[in-house]
Amino acid sequence: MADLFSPGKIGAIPVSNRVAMAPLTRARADMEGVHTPLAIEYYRQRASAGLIISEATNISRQGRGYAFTPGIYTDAHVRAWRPVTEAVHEAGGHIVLQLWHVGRISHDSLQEGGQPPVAPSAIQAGGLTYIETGFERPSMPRALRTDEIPGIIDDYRNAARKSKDAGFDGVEVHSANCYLLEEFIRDSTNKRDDAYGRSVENRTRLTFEVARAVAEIWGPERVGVRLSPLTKSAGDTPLDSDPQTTYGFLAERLGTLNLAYLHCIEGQTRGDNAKAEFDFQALHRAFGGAYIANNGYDRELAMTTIANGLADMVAFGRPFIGNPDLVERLQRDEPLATAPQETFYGGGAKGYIDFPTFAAAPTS
Ligand code: 8OZ
Repeated sequence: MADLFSPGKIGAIPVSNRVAMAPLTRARADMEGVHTPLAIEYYRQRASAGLIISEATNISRQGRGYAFTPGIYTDAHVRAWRPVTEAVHEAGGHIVLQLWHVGRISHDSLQEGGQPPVAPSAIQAGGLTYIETGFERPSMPRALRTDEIPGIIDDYRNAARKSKDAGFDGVEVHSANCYLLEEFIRDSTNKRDDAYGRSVENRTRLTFEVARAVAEIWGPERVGVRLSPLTKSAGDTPLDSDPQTTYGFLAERLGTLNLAYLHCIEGQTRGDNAKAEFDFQALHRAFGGAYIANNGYDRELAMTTIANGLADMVAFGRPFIGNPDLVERLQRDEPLATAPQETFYGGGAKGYIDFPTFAAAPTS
């Protein structure tokens, strides 16, 4: 029987335990999306995770929606990521890169020539994004033309190739949290009339085509996809009118690609583990491959979830910020540190690489 601390394999990637580090935006790259050496130390410290999923990383200039988030579309990005993957590998870990296009959660000032962000339909998001000078409401987007969609898929291909050059073990397609791919999935943000709108098949087409394109570059067994049927976090985005059917269809469709894993946020990001209104195991079954569960798991729930075969890995997000040795702490049932929220996003070393392991922490 599987145990949270037993080794295994997720797709083609060997994992030393079933604790994944969830993607965590930390906004510490420069304005061109190039990481500083701080990122090397940050990821190295967390390499005992069975699998690190990198922070969301922009696949193109157009795909960028928050200042200081990293990119994977230029050679400078590759040069900055390479020592990160090398450090994780040297420490015995594995790391996949999360491929991100923000869609409408962006601001004119972050786009080439001050252009509007792109989205399935011209519907402005609520909420706030972060530009160089502070928080702003996302700008009014323009609807992508059908003939622009192959170019978006090409941007994913380019980013997938660059992530390979940077030495990652694979990629995760970010089709969650109300960014571009999920904006296509939901009927609340997709009012299109073409082959990417109206029906469930059409609305899930872009995620499917992106996963397929990226799998051609990496091999399907090194590609995962993240979904979040219940999150409204970015842009105050309304849910789909029938999430169980829509995401169930998508999970089954992704299952035909024999991907490494499906990763689901089971509830609201940054919220509790409120999954009663949705059957995530139905998605797991429809997908038919490895499943990573996420959101609000604690030690006990993670252990029983793995032991009962309900997931192959459990991804922890915020606990990894203040506990670089989260796996060891969970294994030994040691107390967890709580990282202060003020240093989640932006800044330098403080609140990023200065959290001690339990063994090294000063005792009071
Ligand atoms: C927090 C702040 C900015 C972006 C996500 C990439 O929610 C994010 C994100 C999280 O997926």
